[in-house]
Amino acid sequence: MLFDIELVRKVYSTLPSKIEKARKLVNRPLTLSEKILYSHLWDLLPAKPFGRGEEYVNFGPDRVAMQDATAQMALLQFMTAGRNRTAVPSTVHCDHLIQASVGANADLSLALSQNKEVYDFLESVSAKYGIGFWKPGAGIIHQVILENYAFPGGMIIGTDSHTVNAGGLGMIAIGVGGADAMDVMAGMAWELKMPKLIGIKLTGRMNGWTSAKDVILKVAGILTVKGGTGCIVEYFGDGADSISATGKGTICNMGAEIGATTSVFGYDAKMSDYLKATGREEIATLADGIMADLRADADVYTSPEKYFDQLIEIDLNTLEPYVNGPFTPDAAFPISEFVKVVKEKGYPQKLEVGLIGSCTNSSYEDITRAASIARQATAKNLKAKAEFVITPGSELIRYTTERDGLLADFENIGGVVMANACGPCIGQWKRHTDDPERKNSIITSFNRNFAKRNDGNPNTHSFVASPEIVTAYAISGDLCFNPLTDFHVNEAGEKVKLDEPQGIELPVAGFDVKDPGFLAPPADGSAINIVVKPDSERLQLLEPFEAWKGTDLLALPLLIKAKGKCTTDHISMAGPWLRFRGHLDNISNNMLIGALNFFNEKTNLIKNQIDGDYDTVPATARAYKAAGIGSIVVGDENYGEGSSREHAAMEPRHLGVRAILVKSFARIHETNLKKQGMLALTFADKADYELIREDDKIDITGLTSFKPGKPLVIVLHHSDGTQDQFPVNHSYNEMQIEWFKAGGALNLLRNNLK
Ligand code: MIC
Ligand code: SF4
Repeated sequence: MLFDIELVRKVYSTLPSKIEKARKLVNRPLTLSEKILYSHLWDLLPAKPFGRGEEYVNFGPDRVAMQDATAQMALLQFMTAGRNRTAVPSTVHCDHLIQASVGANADLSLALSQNKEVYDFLESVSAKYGIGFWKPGAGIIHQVILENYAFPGGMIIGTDSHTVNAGGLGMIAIGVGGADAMDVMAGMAWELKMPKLIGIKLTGRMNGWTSAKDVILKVAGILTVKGGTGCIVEYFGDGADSISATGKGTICNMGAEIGATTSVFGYDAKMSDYLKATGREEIATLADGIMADLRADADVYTSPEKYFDQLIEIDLNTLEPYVNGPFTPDAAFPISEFVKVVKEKGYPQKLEVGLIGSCTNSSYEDITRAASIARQATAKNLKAKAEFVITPGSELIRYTTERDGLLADFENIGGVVMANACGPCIGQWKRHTDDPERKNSIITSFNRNFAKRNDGNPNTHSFVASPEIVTAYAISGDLCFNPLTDFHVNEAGEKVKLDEPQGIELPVAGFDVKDPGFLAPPADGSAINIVVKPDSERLQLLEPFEAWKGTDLLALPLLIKAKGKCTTDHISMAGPWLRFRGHLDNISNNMLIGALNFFNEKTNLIKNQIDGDYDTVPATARAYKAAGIGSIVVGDENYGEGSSREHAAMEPRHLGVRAILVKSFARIHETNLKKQGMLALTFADKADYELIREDDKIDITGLTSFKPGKPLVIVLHHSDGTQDQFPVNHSYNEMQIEWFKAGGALNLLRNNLK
C-alpha cells in the first residue's frame, strides 16, 4: 500500500542538494550510507566531516515503527512527553504476542482474548497520538514495513533489532530501545555514534540451492556476532544487483546477528520492481528520477578499498548453502561440511522440527522456493518426517501464497500453517514434545538460535538455514542428510532425490489481500482517554527513577558475574514473559535468570551477600533493594547482544542495580542502559574481569568528576580484607552524563517540560 507519499516527496525534494553539500564537505565521492546519514542530519552540516566510530551525531529519522512487545514500554514513556501527536509518522504492529500452537485461526482467536487488555491499550494509544495500528494477524513488523513503508534513501528507527530489514529497500533502518523511539516521536533528535563502514562486494550470481540467506549466514561466520558492532554494512557489486529486494531484506535483517548498526543496498531495478508490485509505483518513479543519489558514487564501486573501513568480497557463483548453529548464529558451516560437524560434535542427528517463515524469510520468493521442494516431495511420494511449521510474515503474503496454492503444497507434506506472527521465533510456541529432557535438534529459517529461544528448552539445538534447505531437512528428518546430494527413501521404499528449488520473485498474478489488518488513526484523537487499571498484571504506569545523589557509589555488592554469552534473551527472556512487557515490576522477575553464574556455573542461583544464602537473581536483587543498597552486574563480551528490548536495561534499574561492568557491549543495549540512567562500563583491561570475586563489595569512584573520555575507577573490597583497584572505561557524552545524573533520559525530558 502507499502510505505517506508526501513524506517521500519531501525527502526526495531535498535529497540531491543535501548530498551535494555533504560531498563538498567530505571532499570525496560518498558511499550510500554516508549519503543517507548526511541527508538526515538534525542540525546543519558541521564544519568538518564526522569522525566515524568517534563522534556522536544527531539525526532526524523519517519514521518510527514499534512492535507490540516493545511498543508498550515505548508508549508508556511517550505518554509522559506532553504531546498530542507523534512528531513523525509512526506505526504499531501486533506480532509478538501470538502463540503458535495448533494453527492460524485458533491461535489468533486465543491471542485476541488473552492479550485483549494490551491490544486495547496499544490501539487506543495509537488512535490518541495519530499512530497507524496494525492489528494482530496483520503480520510481522519488518515484513509489513518492507511491503508498505520502506523507501530508498529514507531513514527509519524501530523498537526491534530487526528493523534493519528495510535496508533491503535501500533505507537506513536502525533498531533502537523504546526511549530512543520516544525521543523521535516527541520531536527530538535521535543520537547515534557515526558508524564505521564495512563494504561487502558481491560478485557473480547465486545458483541451485543457494539463496540470499546463505550470503548472510556466511557473513555471520566471517564477522561473528560482534564483528559488525558500530558499523553499517553496505553491499554492492553486480551480485548485489542480481538479488531480489526481499532477498536483500533477508541479508540486511540478519545483519542484526553480527551486531551491525544496519545494512543497506543501493537502489536498483529489483527494488523498483518490488515497489511497483507492492502498490508503490509512484515511489519507484520518484526514486528512478534520483537513482544516482540512491546508490554510492561511482568511484566507491570501482575503488571500494578507499572508502570502507573493512572490505569483504563474496563470490555468489561458488557460494554454498549454509547451516548455522546451534546456540549462536555465527557458527557457520557450508552444507558440504555439515554432516561431519554434526557427527564430530555429537549434535542430535534426528531432526524433530523444521520451521520456516519469520521476519527474515517470508517473501513470496522464499515461499515459492520452499513450496517447490514440498511439491516435488508430494510427487515423489514423500512426507515430512519431522514436524513442519510455517509462519507467513504478513497477511499480504499469506493471502497471496494461499491463493497460489503454495500453502497447500506445505500442508500436503504435513506442514502446519500458523498465524502471521513471530510465534516460535520468539518462544511463542507450544511445542509438542514427549520428553523435554532429551537433547534434540530443530532447524529454522529465522535469525536467532540462542539457547532456549524457540521453545524455552536448553536441550534444544537450534540451527538456522534458508527456507528451502529447512524444508528439505524437514522432509528427511535427519541432520546427517545433505539435501543437495543425498537420496530420500519414499513411502514406497524407493530412493528419490529432490531437484533444486525453483522460485518466483514476485507473484505473476500480483499480490492480493482482502483485509490487510490496518487501522488508521482518527484525524483528532485528543478526546481519547487512556486507562491503565491499577491492579493490572500486564500494564503499569511508569514511576520516575531516582536521580543520582551526587556521590560516588560505595560498597555495592556484586549481584552476579555472568559467564560467557549473555544476550538480551538471557537478561530478559521472551516467550512466556512477553505477557509482562508492559509491567515493569512483574517482568523484573525474569531479570538475568538465563545468565550463567561464573562461580557455580548455574543459572538463576546466586549468593545473597546479606545472609550468605543462595537464591534466584530477581529475589536477591529485590532483597538488596529492600535493604536500600544498590548492586552491580559484571559480564563478559558483547553483553546484551540480540534484541532491542529496553526491559533488559529497565529491569536492573528498577531492581536497584547501579552499574553493568562488562568486557564489551552490544550497541542497542549500551544505549538502553544509558537512557535509563544506568552506568554502562567496560573493563579498561579485560583481564580485570578475573579479579571480581563472589562476595565482593564494589566502589565506583570518579563520578563527581564524570566526564566524556575520562575513565572511572573501580575498587573491589574482597571479603578477606584485601582490595583491588582498576580503571574502567565508558562512552558517555555530555548529554548522556546528564541522563545519568537525572536518573534517566525521561526524567530530564520531564524536568524540561516543567
Ligand atoms: C527478537 O527477535 O529478539 C525480538 C523479540 O524481535 C526483539 C524485540 C523484543 O524483544 O521485543 C528484537 O529483536 O529487538
Ligand atoms: Fe519477530 Fe523473530 Fe523477527 Fe524478532 S526476529 S521480529 S521475534 S520474527
